[in-house]
Amino acid sequence: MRVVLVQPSLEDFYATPHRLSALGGFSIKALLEKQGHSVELINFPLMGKKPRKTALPDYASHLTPYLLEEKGPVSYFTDWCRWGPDPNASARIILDKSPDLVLVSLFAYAYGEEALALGRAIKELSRPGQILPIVVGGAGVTVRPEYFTAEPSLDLILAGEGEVLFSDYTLEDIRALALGPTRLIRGERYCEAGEMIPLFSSTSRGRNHVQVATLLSRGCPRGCRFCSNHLTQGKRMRRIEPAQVEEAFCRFLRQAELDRNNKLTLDLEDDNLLMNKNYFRDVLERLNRVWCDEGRNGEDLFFTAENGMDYELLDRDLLVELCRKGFRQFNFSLASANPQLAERENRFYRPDALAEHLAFLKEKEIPSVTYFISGLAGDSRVSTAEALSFLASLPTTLGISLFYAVPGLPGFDGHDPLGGNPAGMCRGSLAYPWNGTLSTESLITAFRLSRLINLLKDRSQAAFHEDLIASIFRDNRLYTYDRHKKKIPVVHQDGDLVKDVLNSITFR
Ligand code: B12
Ligand code: SF4
Repeated sequence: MRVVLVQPSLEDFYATPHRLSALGGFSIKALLEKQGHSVELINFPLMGKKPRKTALPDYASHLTPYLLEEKGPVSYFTDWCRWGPDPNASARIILDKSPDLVLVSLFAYAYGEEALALGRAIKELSRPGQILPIVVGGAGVTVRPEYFTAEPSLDLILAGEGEVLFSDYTLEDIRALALGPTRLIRGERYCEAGEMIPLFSSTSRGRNHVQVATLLSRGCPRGCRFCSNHLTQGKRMRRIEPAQVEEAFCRFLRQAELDRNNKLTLDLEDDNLLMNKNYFRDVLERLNRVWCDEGRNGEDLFFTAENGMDYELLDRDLLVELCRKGFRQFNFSLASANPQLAERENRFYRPDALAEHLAFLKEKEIPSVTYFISGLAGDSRVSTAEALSFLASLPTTLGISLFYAVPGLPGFDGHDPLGGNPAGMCRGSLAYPWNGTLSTESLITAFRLSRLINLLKDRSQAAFHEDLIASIFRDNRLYTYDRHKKKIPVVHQDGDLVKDVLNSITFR
């Protein structure tokens, strides 16, 4: 059977193409190949060099007053772009391969419209009488399969983990089901550790430096209120056996044909790596060993944990050890800098511990990013100002995330979880006031302030933008640059939030 597996192109203001690792797609390909099938994976977002500017969708029109022709260090997003070919061009690429089955991998519900558009285009451009079932799976459909079964061009929706679905059903079964009346199959359990295939996906390759993503675990027992991880993977944590990780990394290095002097950054995408420290230590040791066994310099292997590390589970000794083992940057997940809010989200808040780790990293000149979420239920202008000024006082880069809903999260469940909004509205970049706590204006203002604080912390850049900064502090208002680098006022901003934050910044 000829199988084409695709990750659809995606539209957003922002994406980091080198991070579009398609680990979900790669895992399905690896599973099916293990069963003896040959599968071609097309990662559309990585096709073509540059994203294309395209029209803002209607559902994003609430942003129109806030989108300026701007650029520079305190700007918001400006251009709505598509990474990868448009739906018709993608459909033609797929149809040219004359497949018997198309599998679509959708990693986030937020990009649901792209999967629907691709399905329609494939069906419209198919030859009359051509039988080509389209089957869609991934975390994006798992959280709300009904949204996709309502689209007639998509023949079958598979909700759950690929390891389970493709062990319960053969590919032939799935094709046959897709051609019949069945619209939805749900995986009936979560996969076991032994079923997971370790994957290393190369996300960018420069002349001397390769970036690679991997994920070591599934599921999380922590239950943070804003997190949808458990909706696809469950709450029981399963980890790939260290020996399997080691073996897969060894294989990856051989296949990747890296030069001896190449550097490699390995991004561990798990955001709860510290829940089993001995496991984590073991994996890092093995990865380092494999790297050095190949005759490479240990100093050339770096690790990052882009989705953030639990600072509460770190201590000084572990921090020192992680630096020694190859961490050259630390990303911490704070969630909220307000004790009540943090508690409501099932998170801890230990400002002293965070401050201590950050002071140590500063001393060692190791960069860090601290992530926090704006727009949580229970959030307010006051708590947002508190979070911004708290992080302004610490030696770290601020990483602001604007809260986005995912169907199935508390408050977003039931028959119409998103109040009639399309899936696309769930992009964080759309600054939608899901919880009714902070308006779009306040969320975007918080985003800009967070960038301003980062600018102030970067002394060389701050000197370069002295005039912009002086105007902001003089007028207690945000300014930005237009595309010709002329200073312009930010027309719509939450003036009270700006004043609260500017008046409370202590490090200047
Ligand atoms: C790495 C990661 C990213 C990376 C890369 C994403 C990528 N292309 O893989 C980056 C940083 C870019 C990213 C971004 C975002 N992410 Co993200 N990300 C993750 C993370 C940590 C790992 C994803 C992963 O690789 N998993 C490993 C693979 C193996 O799992 P998987 O993709 O789910 O695939 C399995 C199943 O879903 C299924 N499957 C997958 N494809 C198919 C296809 C078929 C046919 C079948 C049958 C089954 C199937 O089988 C696979 C094996 O079990 C997850 C959390 C997590 N721990 O999974 C969040 C996660 C996927 N991200 C999420 C979101 C929402 C986003 C954003 C869209 C946030 C936003 N609203 O703006 C942004 C996009 C921003 C942007 N413009 O780029 C949510 C998705 C929620 C949902 N269900 O919709 C998650 C679950 C995080 C969370 N806790 O909420 N993310
Ligand atoms: S610790 Fe991370 S993965 Fe676990 S529930 Fe919280 S945010 Fe989700």
